[in-house]
Amino acid sequence: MQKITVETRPIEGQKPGTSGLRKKTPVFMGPHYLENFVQAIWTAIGGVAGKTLVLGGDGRYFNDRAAQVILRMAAAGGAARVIVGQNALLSTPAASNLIRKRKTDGGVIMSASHNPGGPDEDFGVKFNTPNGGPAPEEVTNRIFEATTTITSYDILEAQDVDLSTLGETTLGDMVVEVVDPVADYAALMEALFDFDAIRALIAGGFTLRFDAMHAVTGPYAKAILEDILGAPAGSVVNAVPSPDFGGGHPDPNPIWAKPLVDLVMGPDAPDFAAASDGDGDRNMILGRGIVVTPSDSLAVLAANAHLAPGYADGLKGVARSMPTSRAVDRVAEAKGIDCYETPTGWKFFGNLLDAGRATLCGEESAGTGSDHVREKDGLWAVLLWLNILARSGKSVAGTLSDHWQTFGRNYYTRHDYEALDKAMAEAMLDDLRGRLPGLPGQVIAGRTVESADEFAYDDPVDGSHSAGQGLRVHFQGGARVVFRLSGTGTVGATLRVYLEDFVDDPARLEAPVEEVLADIIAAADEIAGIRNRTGRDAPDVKT
Ligand code: G16
Repeated sequence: MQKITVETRPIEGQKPGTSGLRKKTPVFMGPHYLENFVQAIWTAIGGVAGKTLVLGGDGRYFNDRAAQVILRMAAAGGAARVIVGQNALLSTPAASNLIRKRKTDGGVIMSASHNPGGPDEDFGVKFNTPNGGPAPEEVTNRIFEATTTITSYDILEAQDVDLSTLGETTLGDMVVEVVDPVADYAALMEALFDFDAIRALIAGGFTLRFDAMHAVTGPYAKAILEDILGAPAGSVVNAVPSPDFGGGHPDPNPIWAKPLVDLVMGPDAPDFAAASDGDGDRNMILGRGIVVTPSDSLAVLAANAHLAPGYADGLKGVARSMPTSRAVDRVAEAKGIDCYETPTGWKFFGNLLDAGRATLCGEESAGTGSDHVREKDGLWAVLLWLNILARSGKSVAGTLSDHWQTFGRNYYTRHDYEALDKAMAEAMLDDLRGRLPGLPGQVIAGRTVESADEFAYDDPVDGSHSAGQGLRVHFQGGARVVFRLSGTGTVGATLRVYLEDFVDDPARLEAPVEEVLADIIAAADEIAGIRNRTGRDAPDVKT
């Protein structure tokens, strides 16, 4: 086995986005593309000589090939050991757990999350730091810098490593340790939750359906929900990870998980339903006759987490991304704990979790998690919900009704306009940015603008400053619209419009969302000129 140095040159566009580098698969499979990026990661972290890393991915097309390349480059860089999930599979939260539990120097996760997979779809790579969390901006900036100056990379000439058999083998001088991707994660869940209570709930006839969307959570959900907690075989569906996610879009929202929505709204609805995404960090929670918004889910979990043994001592604080609804703020206020507002991107929660300032975090984009790992965690959210229902004896719908009666309701929806012309979308937001100072006092679609600004974040732990994190327009009475461009898309630009209004009139707590938000939706269109600029008369996705 010989180490070779391959000459290369910088490839444009290797700037990590909201969560790592995501591109079309053929781009990632292009000459030197993956290798350049991996070498840039090694450079950014001061090399891998003598280090131990975790490696795994969501099983999408090219996952297996990319794993072999990354292993050969780790060996060429002098890494001591790489801990790999069997068949190069690891959910993102399971990878985060292994990085922490084994006290490694970080890990490489191969995933484009909820984006579709396949030869013509998306692939991605991200680096997680030794705390188990996504690399913060300071590290991703260094990675990007390195991609712009790279002249060569090192790789071992070797045969593929057998990643299907558990145990240790070597690649050059490096140990490759193939581990069961599920075992450590399942043990962590068992330590956090009252598995006996959940087992008793299920044994008592409580029915559930979990849709793994042909993605990585299939084996995890089967093991935990069916084998350990006793849900009947078949409760977990689409449980075998496939390279193209069964031709679907592994994004747990009412559009892409429509069969699940139809199920809970129909006559054969189970008591509880849930779905996760490509790499297992997102979640969607449903109950008989109800789809829970991610923002409401975060608020309910924060209000009731003490019912789970792992959180019995209460929460140190909570955090949400800025566009996430402010439902959790009301819970924090009632509990007398801090509530932090961060930019979009799980990486911004890392410092708060490490510093012990927040226990629970969540985002409108179907992500919820806690300080048990440093990623959002789909199955964790499902299990916390089940634990709460088992201990409270309430239904999902009853839990929400009670929550809204206590705290009021933040009606919420997000409208996405996908694959827009990038220059046009940027110009639309640039133009709006310029008009923000003139908006307060204006009456738009019957609502009076109270304030308007661009969100920037000063991290309270390390003092880092992140500017340009979304345009906000607040209305009198508590309604709000936020505009920003997605940092995870791979085609053109995706405009996200986040719409929210607060209602505490007990008679209006169960109204249709689109009805309550109708004038806020109209105001958003008028403020940004969405229809005029994009030529679209409706969003592509509403969550
Ligand atoms: C990633 C990030 C999340 C973010 C989401 C959407 O999630 O980890 O923090 O909220 O993207 O980001 P954007 O609005 O920029 O597209 P995932 O599940 O894709 O890794």
